[in-house]
Amino acid sequence: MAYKSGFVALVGRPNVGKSTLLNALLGRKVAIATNKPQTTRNRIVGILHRPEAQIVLVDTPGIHRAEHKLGERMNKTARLSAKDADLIWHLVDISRPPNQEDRWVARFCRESGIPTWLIMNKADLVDHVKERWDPYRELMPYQNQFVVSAARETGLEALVSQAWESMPEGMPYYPEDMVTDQSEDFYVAEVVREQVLELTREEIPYSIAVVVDERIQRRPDLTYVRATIYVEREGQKGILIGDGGKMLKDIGRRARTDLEAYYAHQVFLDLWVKTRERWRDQDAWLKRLGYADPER
Ligand SMILES: Nc1nc2c(ncn2[C@@H]2O[C@H](COP(=O)(O)OP(=O)(O)OP(=O)(O)O)[C@@H](O)[C@H]2O)c(=O)[nH]1
Ligand SMILES: [Mg+2]
Repeated sequence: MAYKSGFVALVGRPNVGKSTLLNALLGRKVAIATNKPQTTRNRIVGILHRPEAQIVLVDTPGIHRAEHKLGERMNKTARLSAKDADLIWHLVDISRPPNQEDRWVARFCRESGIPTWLIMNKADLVDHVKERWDPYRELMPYQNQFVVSAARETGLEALVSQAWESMPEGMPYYPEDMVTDQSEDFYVAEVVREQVLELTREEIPYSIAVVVDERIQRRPDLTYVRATIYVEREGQKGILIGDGGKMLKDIGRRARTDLEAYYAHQVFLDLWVKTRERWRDQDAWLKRLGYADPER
């Protein structure tokens, strides 16, 4: 039988569960997922392997009304990732009615000309999915539709088995032991950012970026990480550090626990906070913090 391989782009408005679905399908945490919209800012690849086939899953930032250059880049990253795909999964949150962002995504999917499946996620939150799905099914002529819960991991088998079937013939894109293409530093920074998102409110989750400055394995059982959390204003710095440094300590403790599970050994996490005024609107800073223009 000929080898099959293809790209599946997970697109949708923010917070519908794209990253949660990616992790559930891989059986491993590759992308951070939080209850705050606009969690994912980059294209994140996760690879499913079979002896005779490969599916490259591409998690993308939620498409939204951008208010900063960062948001514009995130939207562009999502659209460019989808344009390269063999199949698009349009993820929606079935516990809520479609909104303007869902309609934008559907329109983009239709105009792309790429086969698109409607993935109705968060089915665990509702009793009667069928009573809610018409407004979604009417958004565009989807080739297929699935009802899933990424969090409870239901409905995933049918989704994946049909995805395997629909992949085109082709060569493997990635080596068979590769689960993701992201760098270790990127993942470590994301784990820190995840905890900032979990523990802060209002503007803070959207105004921060995390960069790993140094990462060394000091002993076989100890990794040292020094990372900087960038904020946009001095006032945010105070909030992030907290009274007597409590907030920063909490962020550090939680991120460290997660990283120790990832490395299966001790982690020393050294966190710093710096202010970079309006970094979300400055090309040079966006690039330095990992959000370069995806077209360049
Ligand atoms: N109840 C329920 N919650 C879910 C499900 N899938 C995801 N969630 C939750 O929804 C929130 C958003 O999940 P993410 O995976 O970060 O969503 P996303 O679409 O990647 O969001 P962005 O990266 O911001 O675009 C998190 O709190 C998840 O735990 C689901 O099937 N059921
Ligand atoms: Mg995400």
